[in-house]
Amino acid sequence: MHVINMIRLVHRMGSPHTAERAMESLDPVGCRIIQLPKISDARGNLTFVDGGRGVPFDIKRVYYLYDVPGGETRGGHAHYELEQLIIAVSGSFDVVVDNGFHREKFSLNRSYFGLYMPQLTWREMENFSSGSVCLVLASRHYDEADYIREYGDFQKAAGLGT
Ligand code: T46
Repeated sequence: MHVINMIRLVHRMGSPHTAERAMESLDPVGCRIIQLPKISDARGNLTFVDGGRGVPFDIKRVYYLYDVPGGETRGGHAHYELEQLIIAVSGSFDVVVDNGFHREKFSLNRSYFGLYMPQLTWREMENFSSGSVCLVLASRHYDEADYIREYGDFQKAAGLGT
């Protein structure tokens, strides 16, 4: 590993971003929290996502994770091209993101915050609360060829490793 890469390999896992904190500074991994509109009235809250407005990609696919058993993890891979916005529409979970240089943890627990994840981001999702629902807006249709499932392959794709 190059010396410069070793210097930039920073693990800040002890101090997860809350959505509020993350908005104050650009995350070094390249992820960021996007605040979505929240319309509140006596009947409850409403949040919407308008394609082409506020989300930095065209939305091609929507999927959601739910009924995740306690202690279970999801992800554990990266994508060559896919960009995503991840929203805890119900409950909470943590997303660990890694660009090969830096590793950060985001705790998502608000229906009106989305975590934007650019291409070439390794992600691991954990600590799902009971009944939580993870909504994902994606920039591409499902394509197994876009997955990077081995961390070593991810490092090479990110310009690291040998
Ligand atoms: C990510 C996290 C948050 C499909 O057929 N279509 C789809 O759109 C998706 C997402 C998955 N699948 C199939 C492929 C596998 O046979 O569903 C199965 C489970 O998919 P995967 O192991 O990729 O699920 P997660 O939860 O580990 O990861 C998914 C996304 O793949 C990933 O990009 O960020 O959710």
